Amino acid sequence: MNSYLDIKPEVADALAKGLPVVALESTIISHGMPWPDNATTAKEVEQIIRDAGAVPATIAIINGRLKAGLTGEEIDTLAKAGQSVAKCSRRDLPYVVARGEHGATTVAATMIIADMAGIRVFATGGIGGVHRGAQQSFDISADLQELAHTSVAVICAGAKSILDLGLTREYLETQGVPVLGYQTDSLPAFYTRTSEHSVDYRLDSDTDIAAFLNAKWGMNLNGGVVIANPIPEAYAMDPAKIQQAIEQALAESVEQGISGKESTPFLLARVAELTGGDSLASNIQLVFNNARLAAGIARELIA
Ligand code: PSU
Ligand code: MN
Repeated sequence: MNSYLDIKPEVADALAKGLPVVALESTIISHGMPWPDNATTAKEVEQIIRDAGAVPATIAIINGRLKAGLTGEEIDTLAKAGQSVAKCSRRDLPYVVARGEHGATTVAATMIIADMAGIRVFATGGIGGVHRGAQQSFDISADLQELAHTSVAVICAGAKSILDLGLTREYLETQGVPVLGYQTDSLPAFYTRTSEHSVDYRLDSDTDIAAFLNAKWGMNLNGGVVIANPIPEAYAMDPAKIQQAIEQALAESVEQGISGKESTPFLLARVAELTGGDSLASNIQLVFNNARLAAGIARELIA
């Protein structure tokens, strides 16, 4: 057992008994949604996973300890503190741990801690990727490198088109990361069910996805898998409206010289502001939808 890691008793018990567990990230709590929606969403998503027969493990750093599984109070702490909590990707973990601070984990850092705990399935909203203009800025999320190396399946609603989805696909292909579409041939673009890009393989059931994961990891082909689950039809947004908000947010980020780890949170917050409450409601619903699928996959994986 890693001496920096605390596994919540409920989660440790499930893992010891071989019961299904689903990891959840915390950057979405501190940096991805406003208070108090972030706290209620984080707790509701845990309940959805429980109702679907799996144990949730929300991942974060609390007072310098890596946590696989948070208490309600810990979720509230991260939710209230918001942007003042450090956004932690792989490179940030040692700093926050050494200083005994709180940290909100990105997809990359959540995968690292899930893997340490022995959790193979992780549900979130959207992954990081290759940013638009990366040919100049070199802005490529560390999430993609983590997916290349760390054996955790990430269930998401695709990626927002604040990213260059085509280059993100190319990068994942080079790194050997499979992109699966759950009941879709098209790569979902977070707020919308489709994009002009395709997935590598369409699989239509959690059983088929679990068989894919068992084959990959059974052959010791280490690394992650992206499982793209389209936003439910009822919550999908008008592509033109979203596209316009994204273009504006991107233009403002260039004007204001936003770069590095600030880039994604800035773009997410601006897109949310520009689209009003609609995008927040969609964001919440797609996370719920991903949690349900993840619980199903986690159950099949151990079946
Ligand atoms: N995309 C979203 N919502 C999010 C994120 C990305 O639609 O909340 C967060 C995730 O935690 C992801 C991180 O891992 O942003 C990526 O940040 P960066 O691009 O700085 O690697
Ligand atoms: Mn970046």
